[in-house]
Amino acid sequence: MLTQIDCLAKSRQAFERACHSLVGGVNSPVRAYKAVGCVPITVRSGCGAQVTDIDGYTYIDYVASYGPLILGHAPASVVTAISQAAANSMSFGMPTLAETLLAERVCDAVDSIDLVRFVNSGTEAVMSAIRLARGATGHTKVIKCAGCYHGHSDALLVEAGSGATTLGVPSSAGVPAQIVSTTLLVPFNDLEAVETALQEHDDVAAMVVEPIAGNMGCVPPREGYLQGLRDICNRHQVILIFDEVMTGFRVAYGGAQALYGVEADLTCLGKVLGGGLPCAAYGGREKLMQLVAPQGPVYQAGTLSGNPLAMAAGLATLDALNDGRAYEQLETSSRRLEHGLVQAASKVAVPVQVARVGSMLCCFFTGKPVINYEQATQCDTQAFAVFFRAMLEQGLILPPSQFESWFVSTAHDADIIDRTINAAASAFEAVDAAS
Ligand code: KE4
Repeated sequence: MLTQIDCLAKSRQAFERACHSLVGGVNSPVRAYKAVGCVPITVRSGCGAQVTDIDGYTYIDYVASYGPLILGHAPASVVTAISQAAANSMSFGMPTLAETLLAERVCDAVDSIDLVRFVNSGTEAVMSAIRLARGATGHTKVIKCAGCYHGHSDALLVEAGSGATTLGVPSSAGVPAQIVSTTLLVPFNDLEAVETALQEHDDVAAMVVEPIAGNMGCVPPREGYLQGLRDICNRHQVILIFDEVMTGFRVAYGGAQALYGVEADLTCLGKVLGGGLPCAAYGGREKLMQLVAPQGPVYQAGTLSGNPLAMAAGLATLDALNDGRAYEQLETSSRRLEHGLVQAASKVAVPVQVARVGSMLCCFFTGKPVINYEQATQCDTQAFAVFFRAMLEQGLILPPSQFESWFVSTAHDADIIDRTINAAASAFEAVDAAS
């Protein structure tokens, strides 16, 4: 019997056509479905917790644009805000009040941020924060964790997580050796390795870390890890950069910093901040941020930075989040999903670890808890691929990689969560049968 996946005729045709004009048929590698062995779904529309493809199939969506859509697809308040902004022009290249309003929200939400600079992607935000840290300290080296992904700027494409790991290319071609030599790699959740790196290298400008790793699957910080990083960076006078592009406004209104009570020197934000439009930011204490042009010698610029449509989308999104009720709902629904997945997996002999922080989670296909990249890469990626396809078959779409996090939105109601758990039970059986 032809399965739904086999019948994705229009998606198949669309992808074949795309490959003639777009590299790999996609605008970001993970979307090519290389790790899950099926034709990428070409999406036509989204509404709430669901997306519909060009073949007319509808799916419960846990990709959520890889994090931004915490309110689900096309929330009315955000659509209206964008439409109203667009009617007043798409961009000015001149200051607008909306930029100030959103910057004030960010400063109110994240205690460690006095000043903000908006940019257009997480890559830009982290790249700029690192340049600022180097400008502020006069030092060159940067410490990052293996398996954490901070965008595709040269210095950080060294054993990156997310796409690079999924594609089995731990570091990227085209990154000059000189650049790689300025990046020191340590395992996530390993304080001793950071201490050792700082004893061996005295020219370290910063340590950049995802406070909750989301790009090797979802890997929470171990008890004391973030405070330990804070203390080590204080001792060695190294700038601590929290890359909260994924966790900012996702796990709490104040991000992971609010959740764990540990402040960064510089914070990178994105995804939820723009409500699905291209918007990211970096920010921190005034004494650091004042070094950024035009106030100081660290140059950074952007034609569409602070774009009025992105600002409007961000303001409308944060308006829906700032009273905290959304996070209570997200915690209830995400916990229910987590427990349902654990229970479903336990019914078949499929070794699965479900990891979750707030409304970001994943299923690791392994028998042991995952605390770092080395352990994440020992997962059974073939089992994940079988699970992914079995879920797709049942009308649920997950990020197409073992090394991504799933995202729950406020549109994922109890019925959607229960349907997900039931589908996962069948998908785990498919993994068991395939093993
Ligand atoms: P962008 O340049 O893709 O906007 O952001 C880069 C980035 C920076 N920091 C963190 C913690 C991130 O998760 C990301 C991007 N996340 C991936 C998802 N794992 C984006 C998806 C993709 O590459 O298509």
